[in-house]
Parts: sequence; C-alpha cells; structure tokens
Amino acid sequence: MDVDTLRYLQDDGTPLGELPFPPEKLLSGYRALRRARHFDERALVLQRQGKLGVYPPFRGQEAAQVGVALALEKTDWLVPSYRETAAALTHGLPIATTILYWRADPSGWRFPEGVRILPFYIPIATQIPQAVGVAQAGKYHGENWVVAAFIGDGGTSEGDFHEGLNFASVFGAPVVFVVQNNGWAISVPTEKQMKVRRVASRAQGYGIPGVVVDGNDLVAVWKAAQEAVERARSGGGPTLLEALTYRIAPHTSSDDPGRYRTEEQTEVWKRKDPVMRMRRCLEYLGVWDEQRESALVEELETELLAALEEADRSPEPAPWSIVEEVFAEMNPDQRAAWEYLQGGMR
Ligand SMILES: Cc1ncc(C[n+]2csc(CCOP(=O)(O)OP(=O)(O)O)c2C)c(N)n1
Repeated sequence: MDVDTLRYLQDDGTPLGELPFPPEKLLSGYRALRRARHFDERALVLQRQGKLGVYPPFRGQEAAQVGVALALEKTDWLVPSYRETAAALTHGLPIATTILYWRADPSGWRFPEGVRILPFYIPIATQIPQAVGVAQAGKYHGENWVVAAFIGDGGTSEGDFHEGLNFASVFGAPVVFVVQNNGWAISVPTEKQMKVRRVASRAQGYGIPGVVVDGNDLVAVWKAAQEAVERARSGGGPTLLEALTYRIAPHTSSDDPGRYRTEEQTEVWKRKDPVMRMRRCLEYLGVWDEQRESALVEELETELLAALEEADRSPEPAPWSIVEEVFAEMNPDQRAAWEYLQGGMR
C-alpha cells in the first residue's frame, strides 16, 4: 500500500493550485525558513572556526522542520533529535542558547523557562516513548498541549519507535510523529533500512492516520502538520507524518559523505531546495523580490551577530560541570569523574 504525497508547490516553486494560506502567512513562514537557513550556514562556519563542537547540519530539511514548528502553539511541546535545530529555533529556542548548546557549553543545556522544547536527543529513537509520556502527562494535568516528536528514517528501525507508536495509538496520545525521511542514516540508504517504500504506510499497523508530504514544500508540511495537530488536540489521537526530503549536507561536521554517496544524487535534490522553492512561490505571488530578500538577510545577520556576542559573554564552563547535570544526584561513576576533573584543575 502506498500513500499519496501531499504537495502544493512544484519543484520550481510555482503553486500547483490554490494555496491554503494567505500571502502574509506565507511571508511569515518564509521568514522562519530563511532564518533557519541563515543559522545553519553560519553554524558550519563557526564550527570550522572552533567556536562550535560537532554540529549536525540540516540543509535541505528546513521546510520539513519549520512547517511542523509553525503549526504548533507556544504551549505545545517539541521533542527534537539532534537534526532538528531548525524546528527548535522556530519554536522559540533563542539563537544564543542554541549556539551554546552546540558549543557543548552546559549553560546551553538549560532552555529558558516557557520554551517547551526537550533537549536534542542523540540516542536514536529514545525520544519517542518519552514524547508519548509528555503527551499523556498533558492529559493527566488537564492541559491541552500537543507534542511534535521528530525522528529520522533510520530511527524508525528501533524498537522504541514501535513501542511509542503502539502506546500512543492505544491511549490516544496527542502526538504528531514526524519522520524526516532524508534518504540516509549516516551511510545507510533508506532502501537498505526498510522493505516498505513509505514509513507512513506502517501507520495502518498501529490504526492511526499515516500522511506523506513533500518535505521540501513548506506549504504542504505546514498544512499537513496543522491538520495532525488539530486532530491530536481535539482528541483524535496520534498521526504518523512522513516528510520526504534529502540530507544535502554531511551527517555531521565530522562526516565525509563522499565516502558513501555520489554527488549526482545530491545535485538532483539541490534543485528542489525548500528555501529557494518558497522564495520563488512568493515572487510568483508578487509579494517578494531581490530587495526584500537582501533586507531580510541583513536583518538575520544582525540578529545572529548579536546572539553570538551574547553567547560569547557566557562565562567559560568549569570542566567538571559536564558531569553535574546528568542525574539529580551523582552516581558513583559520575562522582569519580567529577572529583578527577576537579583534581586535574588544581
Ligand atoms: C541508540 C543509538 N544507536 C546508534 C547511534 C549512532 N547513530 C547516530 S546517528 C545515526 C543514524 C540516524 O539516522 P536517521 O534516524 O535516519 O537520522 P538522520 O541522521 O538522517 O537525521 C546512528 C546510527 C545513536 N546515536 N544512538
């Protein structure tokens, strides 16, 4: 069984028909998309300058993330993996905190009060059962929040993915599971990862809706996410939303994709660039031009430089702080590491 792919924009950005949002809404969406791109570009430069640690870029996946974040209310929760910096920025994570986080500075681990984003999960798929827990907690506390939980195509092979989806389905948890199918799990292509063509077709096995969107089409992702969020909020339970996209960039700043894939495939996807596609859509609608683009980029650069200065003003962390906030109370191994690090500094 295959699921139809929702699309509103052609690869060149021309609308396929009537769009579900008015131009001013599309403009605000584009701003968030362009802002995410700007951060990602600058982050890679900062990483090469030694000002960030290992960084997982998201180039090419901006629409799949920003579209979902735009469909959330501020009171909703975002549960991201390491890939979802674009979603986090859109859902309100300050740029300075984001820089500190990817600098591996403990002060970046404390997300500000009121920003409903769990830390970026590095252990694959562990976020899924926990996201369902957050959703259920909302129900128990009489809150009306919805949870958007992200995972990659590779992550769907983990047991946690199955357990989380089954539990969410049985208990009608208000979660939107977003699978960014970006073609790769580091060096493993999706077709070696699973025998189904679409992850979303597995939704049938859980008795929940499965939706496939063109993940490089901001309008389609936003619209599909909005419907899934509304369904979750009104008691309709979870949705499995698969965004078809591509990881243009290396897996992380430490990866060399030339070792396992050819440039040709990546070139095909570069022509479907989600940011350029949305920009062309706005130009087609007559609400965007070169001048407005330059003004926006200038504004984004000013915002980024101010955030970078703020992050740089943060005091240098003590080496032992790295083991201080893992558990509420230190276990013996942590304490030993903590004492060792303290001793090493004397
Ligand atoms: C439990 C666990 N196993 C293995 C790893 C090592 N690892 C890091 S990223 C990755 C691939 C994930 O691919 P995918 O889920 O498709 O996400 P993407 O990186 O493409 O966004 C693996 C196996 C890990 N972080 N956690």
